[in-house]
Amino acid sequence: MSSKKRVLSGIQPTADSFQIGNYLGALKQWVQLQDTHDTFYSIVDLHAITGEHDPKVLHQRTLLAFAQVIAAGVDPEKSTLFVQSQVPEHAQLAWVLGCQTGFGEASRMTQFKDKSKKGGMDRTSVGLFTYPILQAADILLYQADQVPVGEDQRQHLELTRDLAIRFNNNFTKTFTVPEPYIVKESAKILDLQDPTAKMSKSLPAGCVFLLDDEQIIMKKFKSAVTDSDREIKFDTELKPGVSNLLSIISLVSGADISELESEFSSKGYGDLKQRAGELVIESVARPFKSKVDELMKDKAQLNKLMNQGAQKAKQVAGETLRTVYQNLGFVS
Ligand code: ATP
Ligand code: LTN
Repeated sequence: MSSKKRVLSGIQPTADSFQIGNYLGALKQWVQLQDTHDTFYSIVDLHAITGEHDPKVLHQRTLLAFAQVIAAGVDPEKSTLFVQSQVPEHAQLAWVLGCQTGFGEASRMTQFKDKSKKGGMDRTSVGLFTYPILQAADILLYQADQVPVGEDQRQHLELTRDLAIRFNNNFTKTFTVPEPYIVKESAKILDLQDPTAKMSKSLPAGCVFLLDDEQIIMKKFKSAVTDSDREIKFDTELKPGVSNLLSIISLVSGADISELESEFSSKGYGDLKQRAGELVIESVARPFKSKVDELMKDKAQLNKLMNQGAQKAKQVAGETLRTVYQNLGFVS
């Protein structure tokens, strides 16, 4: 057994392209962690059917998501990269954990409250309600020590910890209690049109999709909302738009925010937007897109990698589920 700490994370195949927030807030960490941790990464397609969906689109997006994770730098030889629905243990453990979750406890999840409010109760599926329980199953099946996610996932991680502790107390100690791994500076990339909101694929106008045409990416940066002041200074309260651009530049280039503040002290907002756009295009989007195109050309190879990942994942997930069933008293 490896002595490295175990990491698990997941990303949904719910768009035609990942956005720069996914990349800086999640994928970049995934890549870095591969050298120091025993890493498991999943394309969580079961999570992607809580609302209406088109099967053809989901199929294509799942392949694209798998290719994009590799294009971002996740190496399927170093990490276990797999598609969630190919490992049935996820759905099996989710049922068990659902029976350990209070109705009130699940009702308090803010993501569910926000999303169900938007759709109305009759159009909200039970799957959306139990979504965080499936997420807990994803994590606990692999006995993960750490879970790299954005700030928005903190509450789901708390629920996962509570469920692990509860199961361990009610039955036999079975699960590792995981810790969230949230990198502060990249935890929340903001919408370019509304820098008080998180950048999200559901708000496409202010969202930078990595597979978009370069002209579109540049246009989005050039029309980023800033403020009526002229000073380029990092101040998330008073200058959220400018600070967001500085964060993006800093995260992509590796330069300190203070270095950037002095570099831009005699420059204008237009220069800042131009730099952010150029950097994202040249250092991230362009190489990313060309790698994705290359991977998508060879579907047989992509399928082979998916099967390999699912086999590796099943070994660990199967072992945990067997222990869970035994500890629950199921007859084997
Ligand atoms: P979106 O808001 O675009 O729909 P999501 O959070 O609903 O994305 P995923 O696509 O599964 O769902 O997100 C994958 C990862 O990217 C998660 O760890 C999430 O926290 C992170 N992430 C998404 N948007 C941002 C952002 N704006 N800043 C930082 N991290 C983000
Ligand atoms: N809910 C997460 C996606 C997700 C996940 C996971 C993240 C599903 N299962 C397990 C970490 C670990 C999201 O919306 N970003």
